[in-house]
Amino acid sequence: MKVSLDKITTKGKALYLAYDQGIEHGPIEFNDANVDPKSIIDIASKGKFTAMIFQKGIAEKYNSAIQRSKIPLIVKLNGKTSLVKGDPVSLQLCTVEEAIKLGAAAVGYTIYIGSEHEPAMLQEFEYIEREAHERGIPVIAWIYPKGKSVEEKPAAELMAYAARVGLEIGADVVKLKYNGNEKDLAWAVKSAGKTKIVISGGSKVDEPVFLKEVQETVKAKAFGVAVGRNVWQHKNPLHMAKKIKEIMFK
Ligand code: FBP
Repeated sequence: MKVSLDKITTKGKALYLAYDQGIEHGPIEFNDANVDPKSIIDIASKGKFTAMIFQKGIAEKYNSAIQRSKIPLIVKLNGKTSLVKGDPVSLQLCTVEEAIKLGAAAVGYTIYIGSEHEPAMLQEFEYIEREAHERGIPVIAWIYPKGKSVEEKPAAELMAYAARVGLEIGADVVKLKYNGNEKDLAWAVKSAGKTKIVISGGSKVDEPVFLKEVQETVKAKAFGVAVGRNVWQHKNPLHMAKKIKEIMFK
């Protein structure tokens, strides 16, 4: 079923502020300025992000601030900690129904392709995708190749494969890790067909390095950026948001 991305898009582009690192990596990612989820809602609102991404706990406990901000909410439906070793698996922690009750404009789900647990995540995604589309909301798939069997494979091949998997399984948007090569990204965008591609920000790097990636995203005709640490770990997150928007929207 075709659903609209309009609610989580501005001028045909996506700029999402991701803040699910608290479960994925732990508070090691935070400092006094960004440990409070309210500071992130404030950045999303003042920085005019096209959506913000939270797990259900934050979406629930900070719901009135989220509603007041008027920034669309994307609820991440699965997650895992970094404490378990071995091939990664991330299973469902929140239902589509719960996300909609929290006011979600879209839902997100991570699939680790190449992991020995890939089938479980693909199957769970299938149920989520069906329900979300029946309820008229888009699904964003974080598709990250990870696990012993893909360690040796070329990053470019894996990035295009992740993009194509997103199209095949009915994702509306796929969130990819960018390998740093614009031509490879352009091929991944083509491989995704009508499914849109956003790149994830990754660990904090120097401002010009990250802004160059954003520029390459635009040139490769990707849909946008779902960034976390490179914005809210910056000493001036709103300055960073402004710079990203200048590249994406002008
Ligand atoms: P960042 O921009 O901070 O990298 O956030 C993007 C993201 O996909 C988050 O949604 C998620 O928590 C994190 O990266 C996962 O990163 P990793 O796969 O390195 O654990």
